[in-house]
Amino acid sequence: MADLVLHSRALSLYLRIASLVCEEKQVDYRVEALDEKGAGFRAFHPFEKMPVLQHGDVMIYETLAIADYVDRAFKGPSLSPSGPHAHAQMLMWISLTNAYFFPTMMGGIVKPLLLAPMQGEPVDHALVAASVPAFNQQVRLLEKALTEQRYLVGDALSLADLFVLPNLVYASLTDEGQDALRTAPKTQEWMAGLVARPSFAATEQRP
Ligand SMILES: N[C@@H](CCC(=O)N[C@@H](CS)C(=O)NCC(=O)O)C(=O)O
Repeated sequence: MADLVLHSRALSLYLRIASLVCEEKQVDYRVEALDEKGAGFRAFHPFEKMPVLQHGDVMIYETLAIADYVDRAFKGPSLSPSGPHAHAQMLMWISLTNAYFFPTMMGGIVKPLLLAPMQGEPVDHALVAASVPAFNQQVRLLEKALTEQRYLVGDALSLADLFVLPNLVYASLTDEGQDALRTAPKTQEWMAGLVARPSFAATEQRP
């Protein structure tokens, strides 16, 4: 049995990111369901977020820290460029994901349009309308970067791509996502390349 465990609800965007990192790193891992009602949940993460990584005695929360740990602790292809400029660019994309892309793409587009109806809740059209300009701006930013290079940081896959990808893939399942991507051919090409990798199929989440 794998000694690397990701504790999380099965349907979680950040779990998908951490799982993509493990897959790309070719690390054996397993996902263990969180007992969200249990007292243990609070002990894992002070703000009750998931995933939380457990590796022997090591417990790590926050997906950037988890991703960095997996990348450094195990052999396998490096997912972080070593040069200071490229490394900073990778962190910039991850920071943009956490601060802007996730709140807009998941919070403002995917959650109201796809997740709320699945839970029998009405679509918050005002929230979607308010999120579309920021979403379009984010796609334009990605398109600009991907017009200049194959991946978000140069010519090699990095953690930056793995943080952004699931946000955009889920957003692309909406009409708003399709509209934004229509004018972003390089971003579509980048997405298609990443979605075709075995890591993407191996981490598929089904509602
Ligand atoms: N800053 C956290 C964010 C993780 C996060 O927001 N996870 C979501 C699932 S995708 C979560 O725990 N949601 C539960 C909640 O907010 O109650 C990280 O980087 O790991």
